[in-house]
Amino acid sequence: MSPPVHPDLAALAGMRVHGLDLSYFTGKLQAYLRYCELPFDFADMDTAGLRRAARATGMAQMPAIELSDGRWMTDTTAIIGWIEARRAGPDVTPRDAALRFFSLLLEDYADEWLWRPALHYRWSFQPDTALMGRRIAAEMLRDVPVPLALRTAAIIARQQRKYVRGDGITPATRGAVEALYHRSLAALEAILVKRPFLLGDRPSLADFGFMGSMFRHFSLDPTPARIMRDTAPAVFEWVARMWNARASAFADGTLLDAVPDDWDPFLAEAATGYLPYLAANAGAAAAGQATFAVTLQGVDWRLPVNLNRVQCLKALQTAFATLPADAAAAVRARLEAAGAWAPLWRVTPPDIGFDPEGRLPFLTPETAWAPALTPGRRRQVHDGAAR
Ligand SMILES: N[C@@H](CCC(=O)N[C@@H](CS)C(=O)NCC(=O)O)C(=O)O
Repeated sequence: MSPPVHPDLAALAGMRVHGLDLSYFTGKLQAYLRYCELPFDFADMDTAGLRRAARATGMAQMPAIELSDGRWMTDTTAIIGWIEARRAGPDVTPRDAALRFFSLLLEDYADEWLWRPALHYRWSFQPDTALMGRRIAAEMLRDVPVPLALRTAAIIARQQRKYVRGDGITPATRGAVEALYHRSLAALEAILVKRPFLLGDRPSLADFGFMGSMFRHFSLDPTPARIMRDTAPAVFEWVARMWNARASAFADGTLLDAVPDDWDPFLAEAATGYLPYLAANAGAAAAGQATFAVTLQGVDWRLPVNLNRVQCLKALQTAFATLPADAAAAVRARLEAAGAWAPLWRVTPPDIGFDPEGRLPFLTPETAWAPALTPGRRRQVHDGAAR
């Protein structure tokens, strides 16, 4: 007998995913929808498509899902969370509350903390920059009426300004950015030589989180792809396994019932890198700064305040605060052992007025920000959220 289908999921029939075949978060969402066997049309975004999605959702970012009833969905974490709360198994989100917390932490960590190395390899290395600059110019910028060479030069300049120089990458920090990629591959490889997915013999939330960077950037952009093939072939194989995974083939697949020891390297990275960064970022946002200085893992950074990641810290704190007491005790003990407890609570994130009614993933320009926000602050929130 097939499991009951939640009536809300009927709204997804005929959905259209707007994104690009080379985009980090689009690849994460496509892998998840394919796994869930939820059919969708795919629309390659051009600049008009991005503006249309922004007019519908209030967020100039990809991917965005257009539903046949006229509603739109945005933000991969929120979209996955909404679908997970309604679809019948096999569960991607672990049922055990403590494991669910750590899965969310890893998804968030992978989404956000591997973004900088992913963008660095794409926009700091000549073969990658030439290839991807030309692809974006020919695909996303296809509706911009200037010669391809000019579009290519413009997109390369924009990405390097925003995601390399503008994201703290300098001759002094680039070694740390590249070392994070190498450590991530080593930690994933150590897991994937032992079992097919991060939490057992079927995909779970953490796998989809790591698909963002590992699929569309690291396994496909020439420079990091070569490093992956040479040093982490099991990760390379896992990327394809994830793309080909279908829930119906995993009806008997099991997930581990506790956080495995081989996730420790990621908890250590969260403890010494990602969570101290989130805390410093939230503190700087509260103080109204545009940039902040922070020392992470012995490296001095000057970074832009990212308001989207103020929300990430808030979401992690909320996820902990809503755990049942026994799970909370277990999670706290594990975070303390990893050194991740103190940075998680170092700063109370300021209210940035984003999604005040908790409507994600169904945002609109009217609901995305608190009405009281000034236009300047809205723009700042938008830039931080949309990157
Ligand atoms: N948290 C969002 C992030 C989406 C996001 O940042 N997408 C990138 C492309 S992969 C984007 O649209 N960037 C816009 C830009 O570069 O201006 C999600 O999970 O969907």
